[in-house]
Amino acid sequence: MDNVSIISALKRHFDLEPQNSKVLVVGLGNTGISVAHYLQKLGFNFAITDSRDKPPLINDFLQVMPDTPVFTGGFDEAAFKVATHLVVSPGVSLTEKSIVKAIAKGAKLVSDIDLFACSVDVPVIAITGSNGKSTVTTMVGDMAKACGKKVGVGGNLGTPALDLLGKMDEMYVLELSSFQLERTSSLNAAAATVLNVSADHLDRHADMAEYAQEKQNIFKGDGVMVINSDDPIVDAMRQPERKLITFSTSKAADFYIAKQGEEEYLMHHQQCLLPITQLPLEGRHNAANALAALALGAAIGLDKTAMCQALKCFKGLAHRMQRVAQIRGVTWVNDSKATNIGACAAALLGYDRKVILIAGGDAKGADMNELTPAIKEKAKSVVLMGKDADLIKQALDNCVPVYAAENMRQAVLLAADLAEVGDSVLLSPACASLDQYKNYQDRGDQFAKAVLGLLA
Ligand code: UMA
Ligand code: ADP
Repeated sequence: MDNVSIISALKRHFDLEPQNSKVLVVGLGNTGISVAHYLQKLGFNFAITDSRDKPPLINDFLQVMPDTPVFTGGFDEAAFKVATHLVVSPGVSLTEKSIVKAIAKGAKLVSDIDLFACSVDVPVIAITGSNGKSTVTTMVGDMAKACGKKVGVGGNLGTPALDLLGKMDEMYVLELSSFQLERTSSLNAAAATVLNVSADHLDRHADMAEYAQEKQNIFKGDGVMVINSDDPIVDAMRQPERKLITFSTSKAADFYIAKQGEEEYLMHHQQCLLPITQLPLEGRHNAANALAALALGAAIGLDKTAMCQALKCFKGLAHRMQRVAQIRGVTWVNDSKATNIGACAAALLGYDRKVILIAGGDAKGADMNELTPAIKEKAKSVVLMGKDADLIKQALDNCVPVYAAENMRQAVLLAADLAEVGDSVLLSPACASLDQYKNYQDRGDQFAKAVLGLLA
């Protein structure tokens, strides 16, 4: 879209204008920097604030944009006072005092996703859910490429949405988190889905109802709603007047799984699309992800044969059910991205025999009792570490043997002692990593390193 049309959309939706508005960008991380570049290109008057003394990206940023007013080491009250608009990064809570006060005094809240939505006139596919967002976003991106489309893929996945602009893409696929959705009001995706809703981020959202409500924001507008009819919370989000496409792994839907002879197939109505044995990723949850991706692609008219070809070639993402090694008859699997109960339960329930589970970390306010049934059914023993190890131990109430480890190396050594030939050891922590690691990638890398150390 040209700048004149973008500025006119910003004015219409948010009363945001280069000459009259004063924009305060809150958070100098990847989002904040993408917003700064965007605002600069359009000639806006803006400043940035960050509550950390020295946000890690500040030096790089000031080299590129030395004239931008930047306030760090606390949220600058004066900057909030004069701001007409706040663009708040997803990692910053909207309950921050300075933000609440500024909004009460009339400042308008705009997200980077809002700015993006005002800047594109090609189809956007939007994906949220407690688990599977990155997998499905990548699958849909691969499908679009297999159909010959020029596609931009990003959002919570990594590349901030605004950094995707300007490449003449014919469509976009965005992964959106509940934090991004809670502050977005103008997205009207051509097709959108909430893959599933299970407890996550309850340290930031008041309760499950509020968390689900934020996710539901993805359906604003009049695009196609892609509904997981196996998930009661998602199924309740249906809007009967809208175009709906449903998917299910357990019953009839637009996209579903059915047995034809001896084989199970991904199906679209009466048409067999692909035997599920040809999906390279293990687990029923990944079959659900494939159905969701097909439904989203179909919603914007992508070719089904090309989409299935992309699914057959999909390699999966690192740190999600990734096989690290098989050592002395024991298989070691890295599912470090399982940062909540739903992901860990899906990983466990995908096994047809019991595994040794390594779990623990920061539970983010979740009720660990909800993990007990899956552990009881599928874990022969559990090695726990991290800040909330005791919470999990209490929830398990001795239903399986539990061992404590102080760090990843110790956890792996303990699991190696417990494992017998034919066993799998699964790192699927059900918790965030930040209490002990830089991020989930670091946790997964340390796991892989400790496992490969067993070869020495
Ligand atoms: N900050 C403050 N005060 C605060 C909190 C943060 O000033 O109270 C500052 C930090 O000092 C830092 C900046 O805000 O300088 C960071 O902003 P941010 O946390 O919003 O992070 P970004 O770098 O902008 O990355 C965000 C997403 N991060 C979060 O939602 C926490 C990234 O998702 C996303 O890839 C990126 O935007 C581009 O869209 C990451 C994530 O962990 C992967 N997401 C969560 C998840 O997947 O579970 C939701
Ligand atoms: P997200 O981006 O939502 O965090 P990912 O695709 O990165 O999702 O996967 C995160 C974790 O959730 C991994 O442990 C993965 O194995 C698990 N997972 C993926 N898809 C699903 C699903 N549909 N239901 C439950 N768990 C899932």
